[in-house]
Amino acid sequence: MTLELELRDLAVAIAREAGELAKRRRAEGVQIAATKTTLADIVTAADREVEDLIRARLAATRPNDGFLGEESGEAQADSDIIWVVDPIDGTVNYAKGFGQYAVSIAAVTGGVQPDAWTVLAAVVYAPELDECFSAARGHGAFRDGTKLAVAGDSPAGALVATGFGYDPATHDRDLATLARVMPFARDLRRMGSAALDLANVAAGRLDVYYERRLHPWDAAAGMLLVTEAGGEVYVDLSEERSPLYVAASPAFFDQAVAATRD
Ligand code: LIP
Repeated sequence: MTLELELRDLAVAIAREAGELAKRRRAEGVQIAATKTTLADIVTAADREVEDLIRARLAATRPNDGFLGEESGEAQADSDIIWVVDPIDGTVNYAKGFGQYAVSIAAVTGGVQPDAWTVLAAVVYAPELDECFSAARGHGAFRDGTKLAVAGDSPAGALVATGFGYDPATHDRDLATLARVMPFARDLRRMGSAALDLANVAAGRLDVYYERRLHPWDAAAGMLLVTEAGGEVYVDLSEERSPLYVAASPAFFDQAVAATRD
């Protein structure tokens, strides 16, 4: 078994256990533990508990690997592998009772930023939707047992997903970007989880996903899903506080990048 497949299978097993914990905690009642950049940017007790579980399972199995988690930060690696983890991507959906949230785990080498990393393995698991997206570099992307492929051409236009920042001061720019995208879109979806939006591009459900101000843990796993399913990804890190991530089928990639850069 290749290293990529070994890392993928480990990530899937841990993500499934972590997702079931998140689902149980949600059924018991969600507690907001803190806010981050704004009042809208929340973290729940479950975010922290789920990340602790993921970190513990990874440390038990691969103690020399590094770790970067949304809630607990970075631990240096003695190996070449770093795990980039969002324990509950779509936290506001999770807190509000929507099912669009997922555990996102990626194994990368080279660094923890998209201009440095090579993603070797990925899993995005949505426990409420009972959908587990996974990929090992060079071995394709899957939703459970189904091999994934991005969408083909769409004469009706692109089904586009995006997100808006927690800071209202960023909304004017985001709306101006959306105005440049809509001319080639058939419709828009705003589902609240970058990891699942990327997974849905890989699954051919979405033609385009773009968003500014994502963190590495939001996107690392989903980006491998997209490329292993035949899609393309673009990241512009030139604005440190407002990086741009774009993922699309080949049919819409060039238009999506041209319309979203500004
Ligand atoms: C979320 C992303 C989403 C974005 C939200 C937030 P979180 O991640 O998945 O796409 O629009 O602002 O960043 O905070 O739920 O892990």
